[in-house]
Amino acid sequence: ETEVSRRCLPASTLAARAAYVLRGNDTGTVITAAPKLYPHMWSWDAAFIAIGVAHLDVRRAVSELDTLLAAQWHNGMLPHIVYTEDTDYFPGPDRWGTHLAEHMPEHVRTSGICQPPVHAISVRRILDIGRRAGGSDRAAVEEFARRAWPSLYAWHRWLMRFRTPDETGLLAVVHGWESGMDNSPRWDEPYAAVRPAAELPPYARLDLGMVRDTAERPTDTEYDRYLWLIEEMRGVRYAPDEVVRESSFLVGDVFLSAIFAVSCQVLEELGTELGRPERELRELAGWAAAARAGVLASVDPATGMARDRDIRANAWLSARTVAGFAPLLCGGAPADREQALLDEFTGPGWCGYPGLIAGIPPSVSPADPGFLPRQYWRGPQWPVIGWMFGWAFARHGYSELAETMRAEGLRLTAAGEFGEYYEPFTGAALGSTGQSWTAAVVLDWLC
Ligand code: 9YW
Repeated sequence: ETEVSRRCLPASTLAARAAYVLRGNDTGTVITAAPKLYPHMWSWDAAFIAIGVAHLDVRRAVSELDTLLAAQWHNGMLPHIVYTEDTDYFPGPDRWGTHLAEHMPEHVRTSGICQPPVHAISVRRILDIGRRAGGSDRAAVEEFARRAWPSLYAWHRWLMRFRTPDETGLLAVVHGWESGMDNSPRWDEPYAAVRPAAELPPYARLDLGMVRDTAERPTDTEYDRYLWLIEEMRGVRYAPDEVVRESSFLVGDVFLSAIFAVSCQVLEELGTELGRPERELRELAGWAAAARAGVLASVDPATGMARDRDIRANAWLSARTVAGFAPLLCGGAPADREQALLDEFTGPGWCGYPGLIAGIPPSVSPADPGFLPRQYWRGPQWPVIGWMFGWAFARHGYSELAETMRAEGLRLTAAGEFGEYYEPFTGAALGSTGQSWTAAVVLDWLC
């Protein structure tokens, strides 16, 4: 397995394969997150997928994001899954029961929660790619940016209005799935307090039949808790204020908050370019500042890492995960603290840990006792996370580090299976192969 997976394809072959994966996962209307394991559209996946696809076909990238935006709830929320007709996935729309929700749009079926707001970053990147392409692509992408802006603004306003429940400035998640890092140790403590108060309706996990090794997926106990939270939200018909009031899981998420802060800035810059009303631009700047302040205030003075906040338990969480580097995504830390965090990021606890195949950050530090090299968000490297940090480094002027993320990301993915995540010491592709967002970030690195 290791032997084969460490083949290193020439760049042109790798790019051709990435394109082939994205085309293969395209149902015609949606590019699914993965061929079998994830046969639907996921919100933050779609944002990354569109960036990769833009290098192949700008209009296809635009229509992918249009599909996502068409599923936006009337109150502004962008749902975490937009379902296709495929029924081989659990939980599907019936389990969510989102047809009960007041703000659910007609003619689409979605889940009832959200995912990190990376979409403004995606629109910005696609606009730049489309402009470079010129001609009618340029016109199409500029028209799209004008069309998408108000939807993205409404999405950010929803997050600000409903997901800043306390005075920390952090944006809160009501389910680990909303963070995008489903079973990260970040959520172990808050999940331990989630106790099904009634019998869960019976269910069968379809994900376990889709991977070679079920140990690479979350456990059944974890899944019971995930599903109990759905029961709670369904019980209040996804009314966003009630969800936040009632959910037994409510956590200020530093990684999502940092993404929100920098996305608000990106959206503000784009809005300035598009001549949007001054009031909306000022709001975005204010939201960015508040979320960034929340991230910086969460920093543990002892480690320099940002911490999530368990709002229900009124306590900081100190799991040692890649999310602790959130201040590097949103910027704004004092120079000495930022340098210390960069040193930690590149140092022997993280990207420079001895023996790593590639120097992008593992989801949990290999130096941590809880590190599990093959278990989902508990250790493996996720190429898309490397892309996020590379993008942020480029934005904040750390061009050498940005280039390192690109080179190391390509080293990790060079065998061309486009794994969902990777074993950090062997480079074995884990979870699904042919994962769309992996193919997409590889294309973006190569183009
Ligand atoms: C699941 C699609 C999604 C990602 C998440 C990742 C995983 C789905 O896959 O969640 O079944 O657990 O954790 O970030 O959007 O790629």
